[in-house]
Amino acid sequence: MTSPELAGFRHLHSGKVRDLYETDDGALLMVASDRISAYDHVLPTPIPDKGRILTQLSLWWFERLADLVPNHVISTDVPPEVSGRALLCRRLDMFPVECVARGYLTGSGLTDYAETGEVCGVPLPAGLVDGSRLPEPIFTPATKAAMGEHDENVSYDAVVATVGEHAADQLRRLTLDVYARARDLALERGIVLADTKLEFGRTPDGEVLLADEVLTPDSSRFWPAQTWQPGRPQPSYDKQFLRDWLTSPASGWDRAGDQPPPPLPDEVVEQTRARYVEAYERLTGDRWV
Ligand code: Q0Z
Repeated sequence: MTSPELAGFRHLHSGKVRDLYETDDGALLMVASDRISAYDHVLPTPIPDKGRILTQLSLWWFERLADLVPNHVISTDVPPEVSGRALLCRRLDMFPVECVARGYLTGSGLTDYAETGEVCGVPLPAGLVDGSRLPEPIFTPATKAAMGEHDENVSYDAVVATVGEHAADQLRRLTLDVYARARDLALERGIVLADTKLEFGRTPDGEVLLADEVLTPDSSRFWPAQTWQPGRPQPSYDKQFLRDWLTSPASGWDRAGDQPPPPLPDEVVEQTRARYVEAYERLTGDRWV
């Protein structure tokens, strides 16, 4: 992939769906694209407005969490070609820990629980199934993997070994506080926030700030509350149409082979876009543009 040019900014790196730049004065520009991923692939068809919707949702959460934890956002004054889907941020010394809070059991948490009865060293009661609500939310940190690899769940003690006791305690408390606030708000609006992944960094003054993007469908699992039913995989709020089509014979995609995923039909694009709009409107209570 050629480096995405943006006049006045130096490209630093790109994730599957986002691009990161730096400015001459040492700030960062985080740009969310309309790209979408599924089954560990980036699809060849973008979802119109996805980048703006996720950026505006993240910004909305940052405002609603600012009394719990300060954040890295400097401003939304960005070049017109990335208007609405980019944030100028303070460049932080990032903690090398994915700070995950889980209120419900699924994904790698479910896998680890099935094998050990624990997730990240946290013992859980017997009898939990896919989608079960946990007795209380748990901190399940992971180490950041290189692109193409999956994050590895680690124990709280491993976080202590990496960042020290004081910072580990801060990260755990902040993560669980943010999760509890967001879970309550989302549930009032018909969305189960199953889990969320947060990233934190430190300023030169030693202040811990909430960074990256927060509480978007790309960094969290959102489930429709109406159909939540433990004991089976829950439909994804945003990507279920996409996954259903990709795994249907209609897509012609052999996921196990190493074919690239096919272009998406217009109706899958439109249904998927509508889910991002719906999540934004439900959570914020505002109409999307
Ligand atoms: C975020 C990422 C993206 C690819 C580094 N405030 C910060 N200070 C230092 N580093 C970061 C941040 Cl947010 C930072 N990422 C994740 C974002 C594209 C990867 F837009 N990496």
